[in-house]
Amino acid sequence: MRIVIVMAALCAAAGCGSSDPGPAQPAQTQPAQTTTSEPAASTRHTGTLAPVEAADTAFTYNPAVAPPGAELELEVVEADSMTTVRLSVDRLLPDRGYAIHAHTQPCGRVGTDAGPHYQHEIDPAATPDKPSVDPAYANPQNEIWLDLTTDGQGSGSTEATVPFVFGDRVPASIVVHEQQKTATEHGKAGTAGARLACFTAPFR
Ligand SMILES: [Cu+2]
Repeated sequence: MRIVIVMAALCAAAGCGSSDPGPAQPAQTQPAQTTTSEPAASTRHTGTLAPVEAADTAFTYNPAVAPPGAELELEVVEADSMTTVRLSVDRLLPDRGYAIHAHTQPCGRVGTDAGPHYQHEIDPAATPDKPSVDPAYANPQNEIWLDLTTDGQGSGSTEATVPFVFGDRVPASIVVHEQQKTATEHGKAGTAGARLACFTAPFR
């Protein structure tokens, strides 16, 4: 099974060279907007799920629901104090929801290797045995949630914009969970069931 990792500057994808970029501008003083213009940093990575024994960066732990050969593409853009994360998938099961998050550790032979969810502000009550389930921390502004629903062909995409950029800590992986949607209620916030698949992807 082949694993392909592609890193491309956003400039290439956006075709920055297609028109005169104009003179360099001083730092923008406008408040943060949801635009992706003039990104500070951008990375893109793709992975193809493979069984654990054959996988390098993209693992399936449940081939019936996260089939080998399924493709994930992750794009991360940090700009204007915001981070936008886009995920697109192909060849998952058709017409199915998947709860998906950024996690702190690279993938490994078992799903738990990816560690807990990446949190911008870490829940002080969380421990390795008891991950954060407090909605004050386990929420889609403090974590990166990429829940999506596939179409009839098993393709889908989603985008999350969070109000921070990465400091010393960055996520290391994307985990696909069994449940179709991430829970938000107190005591369950952020949970989504068993880990179906994991994609090790640097976020910058
Ligand atoms: Cu998760």
